[in-house]
Amino acid sequence: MKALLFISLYGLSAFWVSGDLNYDAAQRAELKAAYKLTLAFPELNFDMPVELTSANDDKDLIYLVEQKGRIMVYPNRRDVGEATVFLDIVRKVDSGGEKGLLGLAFHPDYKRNGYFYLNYTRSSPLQTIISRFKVSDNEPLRADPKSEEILLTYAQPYSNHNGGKIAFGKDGYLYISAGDGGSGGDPRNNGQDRKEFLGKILRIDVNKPLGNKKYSIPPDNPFRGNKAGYREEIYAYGLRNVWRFNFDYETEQLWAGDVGQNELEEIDIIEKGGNYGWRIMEAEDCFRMESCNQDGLILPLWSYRQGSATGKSVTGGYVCRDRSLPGLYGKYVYGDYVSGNIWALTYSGKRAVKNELIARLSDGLSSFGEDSRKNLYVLAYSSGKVYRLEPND
Ligand SMILES: [Ca+2]
Ligand SMILES: [Ca+2]
Repeated sequence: MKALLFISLYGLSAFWVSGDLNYDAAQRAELKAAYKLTLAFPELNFDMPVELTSANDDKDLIYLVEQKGRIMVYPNRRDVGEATVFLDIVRKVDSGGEKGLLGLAFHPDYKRNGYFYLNYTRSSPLQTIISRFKVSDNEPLRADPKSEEILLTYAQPYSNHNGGKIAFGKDGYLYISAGDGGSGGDPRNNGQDRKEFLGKILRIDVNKPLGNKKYSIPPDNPFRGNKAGYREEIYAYGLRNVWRFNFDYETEQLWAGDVGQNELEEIDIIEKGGNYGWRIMEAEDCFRMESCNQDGLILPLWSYRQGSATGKSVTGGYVCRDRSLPGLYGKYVYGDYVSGNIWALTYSGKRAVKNELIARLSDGLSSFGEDSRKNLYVLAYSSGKVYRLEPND
């Protein structure tokens, strides 16, 4: 018998999983997890949290993004009793399924300029908006809702696969994940079409507006100045739906989880100008046998086959730099939205050495987060809770 288990945030709107719930419960009980998940802020509850970050200033505050279009802020203390609204753009945002306010990044010089950047979807027509907002002049815990400057928009042909992550690199440039636009199987071949923003990681310089644009193209972007009509904003391509990527600030490597179609979930280290294969390939498998030319494609650092024990939608995480977790330090901690599995991947150079299942979250692993001290957090989408990992001894 099949049971409808989940309405997927990242896959198609719903899917069926073989096996019954009892089997799944038994599997969960069997796991002698090396780590347990403990509530990071027991008094706080959020509405569909999708991102947790800090502002690169000397205030130890946490900013938490709710998918419908709110950013909450609170002091980084376990006993904190209340979070307040930093920004509310619920009325601007088209949310639900994979749409919504999906990403937040503070300017590296936020302390001085008060700028932060959002990645969200808007309707009529459905599109992704990359915009800048500013904190209020006289209220440091409140953004100015009227301060929006739109930097970049691109149409979303389908409601799913909107990417969502946005982050600054150490190079000071803003990196943006644009999913392949949606449906299934990338019907328009956006991943391989360098004339499109979709199916890419983009990189722009927000500090140097140029001409009629509120940003410029970094001098070493791979397709800058090309004559083929390729988008100069492209940093890497051939990506299906990188829901979450993050930088390891110690190595400056960009780690991404690229959500798969029906077979494989993958982890990539993203390199400038790299072609990560979609829709020619789904991770290491040929997706289209009739045209599976693998020349020049970068295969994943790691992948796992979809299944009830593994999962169906990778949630990219962080190379752990959390000093309270010495056993995980330097490993790539990531998970799966559907199964709730959390793994730690040990790697050497660009080769995976070991992949350990370390914990399991039962209520929708939407994202990992990091505070200003690089402490690692786990966000539970359906319960609205924020967790930390703790050794289970
Ligand atoms: Ca879409
Ligand atoms: Ca790939």
